Amino acid sequence: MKEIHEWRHLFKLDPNKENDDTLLEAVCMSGTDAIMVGGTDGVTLDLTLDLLSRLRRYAVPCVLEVSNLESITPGFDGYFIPSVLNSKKREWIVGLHHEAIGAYGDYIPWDDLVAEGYCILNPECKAALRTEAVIPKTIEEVVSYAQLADQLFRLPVVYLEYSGTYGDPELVKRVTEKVEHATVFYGGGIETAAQAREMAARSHVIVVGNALYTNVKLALSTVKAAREVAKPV
Ligand code: 1GP
Repeated sequence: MKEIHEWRHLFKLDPNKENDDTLLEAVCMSGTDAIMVGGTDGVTLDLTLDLLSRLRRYAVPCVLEVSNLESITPGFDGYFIPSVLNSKKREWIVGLHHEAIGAYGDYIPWDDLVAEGYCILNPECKAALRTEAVIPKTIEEVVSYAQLADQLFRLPVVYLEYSGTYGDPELVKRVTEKVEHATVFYGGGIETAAQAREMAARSHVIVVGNALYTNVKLALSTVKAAREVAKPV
């Protein structure tokens, strides 16, 4: 697997959605840097294992974005652990993490873990509702979350999450300009090559999820598009 800071594009597959073999083949052969498995609702161990075993027919790296403790399983190339920095609830920032370490501490493969500092920016998305996210009102507030993640906590990933809606390119640009160490992920509403180019020019990694389930052909075009534009420093 490439280092995260070398990535440009990810597809996110939801185990709780219809992932037929044609879709999986297309996604796995698309040239994306990795497949991220994750979702907000209905992610179970059975669904996660089923998807993992079918993805493993292909050489593409697969990582799990952990959304609950029940569906964690060995076999992924990495484990992404979100901390929702703008959640009102302690459990989504450090609480569940603390609990998991208490329960599984000795068995955790620490070197395979990647912490993500999430800032949720779409008030309507499921993750925002679930975590009771307090949506920043200004770009400056988002930049402060990003610096908190990047400079203070030294988290390897800053994740700007607009899940389900296309975000503000200016905001993404301003955040990436201010981040010095972390890799900036942008996710939300990317459906076309033009949108992929716009966000890939303003973030380090773009994440494409929902479009796979609505227009797979257009979604696949985002892989090449992300590599057509210069990566911000
Ligand atoms: C969701 O950031 C990802 O967690 C991608 O968002 O599903 O809107 O593409 P979309």
